[in-house]
Amino acid sequence: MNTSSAPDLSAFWMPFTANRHFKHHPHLVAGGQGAYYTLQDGRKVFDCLSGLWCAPLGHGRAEIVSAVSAQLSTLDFAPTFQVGHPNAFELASRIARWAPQGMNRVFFANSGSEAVDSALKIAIAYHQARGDARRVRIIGRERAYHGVGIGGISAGGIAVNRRTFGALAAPFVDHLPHTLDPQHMGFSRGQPAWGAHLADALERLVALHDASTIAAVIVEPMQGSTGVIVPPLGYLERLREICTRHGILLIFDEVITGFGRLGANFAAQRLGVTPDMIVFAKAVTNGTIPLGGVIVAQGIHDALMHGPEQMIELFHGYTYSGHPVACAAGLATLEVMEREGLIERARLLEPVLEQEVHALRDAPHVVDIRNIGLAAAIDLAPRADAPGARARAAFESGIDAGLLLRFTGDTLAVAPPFISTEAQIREMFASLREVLRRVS
Ligand code: PXG
Repeated sequence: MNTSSAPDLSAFWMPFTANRHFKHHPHLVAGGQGAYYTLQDGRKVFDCLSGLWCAPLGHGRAEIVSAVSAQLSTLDFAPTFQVGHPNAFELASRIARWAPQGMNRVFFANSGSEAVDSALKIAIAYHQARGDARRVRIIGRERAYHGVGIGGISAGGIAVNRRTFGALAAPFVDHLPHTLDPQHMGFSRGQPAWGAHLADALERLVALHDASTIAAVIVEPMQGSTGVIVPPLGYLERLREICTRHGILLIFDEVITGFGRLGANFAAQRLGVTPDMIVFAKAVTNGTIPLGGVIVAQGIHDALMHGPEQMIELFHGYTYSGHPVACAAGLATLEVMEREGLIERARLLEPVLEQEVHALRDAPHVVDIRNIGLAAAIDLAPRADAPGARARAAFESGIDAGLLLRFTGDTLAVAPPFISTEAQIREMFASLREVLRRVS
């Protein structure tokens, strides 16, 4: 790092980061253009995870820059409580056009975590509005990441995110088993053939708690941050069928999969299963301005539109729900995606990524590989007595090899920008093979 221009690192308490380690070994990103970041020491690194899964168009897109800048000088902020502004309505309509048929009402939040909490509240409010006030239980899944709000950590299934905060977690939750089983689906390409029956665990939870107490099931159609766990063929269909049969709402958390990551607008369309709500964030603005939200089936929305017309129907919302600048960024992002056919491009790049990632099967330390859409994970064998150390070493070595990698535990995840070229993707994996050879 160029220490002469280094800022004081002590005040910023970094999120989900080993702060002391970082501050002894800092990496600062100074700029981003296309599929590359430039580090403060001038080195260029390929952005293997599209930021944190959020920048499929790459960095520095002129159309987004000018839309945001124009919006800031026209209307930098306006409330959406009791007044509105055109952008929020336009973006909601556009998102509804991208969504599965009948999912055409959009509630805005600012992040995935807020969007998850919003969806859970809407689910409970929906049942209450229909006179079903006992339906308050939420079913999540092991290894799920639904952000860090109280609702999200309750429904989520990542133990370390929950352990410290058990006292705050919602009391009425339960969890489905996760679907990763390397014995039956090792090195799977796309959806594994084995595992649809794991959805039957929902029937057992229904038997245990009684359907009359369950408001919603929330799942990531593909579990992203825990390491690209792809749903087995038939699994989501079965969850859908069980939910419908018992009057339970099905929520897809598409914060990672939404807006093209699986080569379709939403995972719901790619995988052919329509939920009752879709949670989104991240790519909707290409990561430029925070924005999240929930796409709601019209029937759920309409069930809440009752009582005197002058009464607020849902006591929920954020100062920045539908922020004009975030909406401008969202409109520009979706416009570019449509005009340039970038989701189609992600789909065309999928076989390249699949072939390249699975070619790492014989690389040192590799114990499993999974992929779908423009996303893949590579599990490394942990070092004895030092879990996570090998992936961290790969991360460090990756920077020297021109890659900004993402690791969690001993899993490396890659999800390159949709604007990547085939050559860039092949180069990323050639460098990664070199990195795996170098780490001990
Ligand atoms: N739901 C899902 C499925 C997510 O992946 C959230 C909700 C929360 O979103 P916010 O905007 O509140 O962070 C997420 C976030 C990673 C990584 O490296 C993944 C996320 C965040 C940071 C890193 O996999 N997912």
